[in-house]
Amino acid sequence: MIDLRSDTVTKPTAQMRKAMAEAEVGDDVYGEDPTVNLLQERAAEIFGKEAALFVPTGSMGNQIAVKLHTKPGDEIIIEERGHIFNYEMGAPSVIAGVIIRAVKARNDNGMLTWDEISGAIHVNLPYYACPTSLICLENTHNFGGGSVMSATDCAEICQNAHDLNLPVHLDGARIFNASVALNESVAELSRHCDSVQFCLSKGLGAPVGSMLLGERDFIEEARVWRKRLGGGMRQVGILAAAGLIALTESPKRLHIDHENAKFLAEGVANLRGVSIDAEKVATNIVIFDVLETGKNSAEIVAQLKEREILAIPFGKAIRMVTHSDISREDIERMLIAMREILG
Ligand code: TLP
Repeated sequence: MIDLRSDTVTKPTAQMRKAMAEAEVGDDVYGEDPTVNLLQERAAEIFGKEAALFVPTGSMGNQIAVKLHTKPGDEIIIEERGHIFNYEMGAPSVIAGVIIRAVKARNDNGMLTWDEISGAIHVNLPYYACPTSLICLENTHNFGGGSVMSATDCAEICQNAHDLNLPVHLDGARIFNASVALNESVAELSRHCDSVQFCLSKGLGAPVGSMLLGERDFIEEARVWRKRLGGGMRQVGILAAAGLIALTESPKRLHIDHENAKFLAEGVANLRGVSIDAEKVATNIVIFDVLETGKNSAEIVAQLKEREILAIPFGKAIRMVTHSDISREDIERMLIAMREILG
């Protein structure tokens, strides 16, 4: 199988499996797992934040942040295609009791500007208006096609938000991809954000886990919420050991995934009826429109599956994601299959 559905499908490397087998462990609910503690310290150091917390999933990291920055009845602002809004199953309403004001970015890459955000903010309004209490950003923006937000653009939004006493949470599930594409450190890309979540289990290739980062007090509160949500894990150094390798080794190879994604995008751009601007593919996610091919996305994906290739249909488009288990040859095979299917 050539699995292009997501970078979540990667299998741990031999180095990760060895580290997992040999990991020193303790009960992390007591804060006694040395490998988890090391991972948290290392992540905080790399991001230049006071503290970090190992959480089971990106969704839990995001939702704890939303919970801690808001009160029930508040409003949070997020781009219309954002993950927190579309793919976390209404958790902001269920867990934090907030409503979401989704703002459509003018740019089809999903990146909001301060102008667009400020038009949607409710502050200094009469008491009966829902107050905005958080802005959520996403870098890379998944359904914006793996698009990237520069450190300068992020800083501008954060500084304006802070002037209104509004915190900013960054869903940086794939922030290391953004860092490689922009040649800016993850610390720079998230410097002014009040909290950041990033995933070890996407492009970085760990089997499980995400990190939530922020100020020390915020992370101490996050630890309480992680336990409350059932995410207090015990001898979880087994997973943190793989996470440490993901954090320190995997960023070095992400440029390969980006080159493969560009090759994939240029290849599909040449197919009859497919529409994509390959120039805009910046990281490892490729979303292309198949509306003019005479087949819908689900049909094409089903025909790819018959040829042992997996992808995700997404409305009138298909999403393909490159990762450490995908080679250039795999993409060449996929392109041959697409040519057969589209004729
Ligand atoms: N994204 C998954 C699916 O849920 C869509 C994928 O295959 O891309 N933030 C962003 C930007 C994400 O892309 C994801 C997962 C998450 C958060 C959630 O991470 P997990 O799956 O660990 O809860």
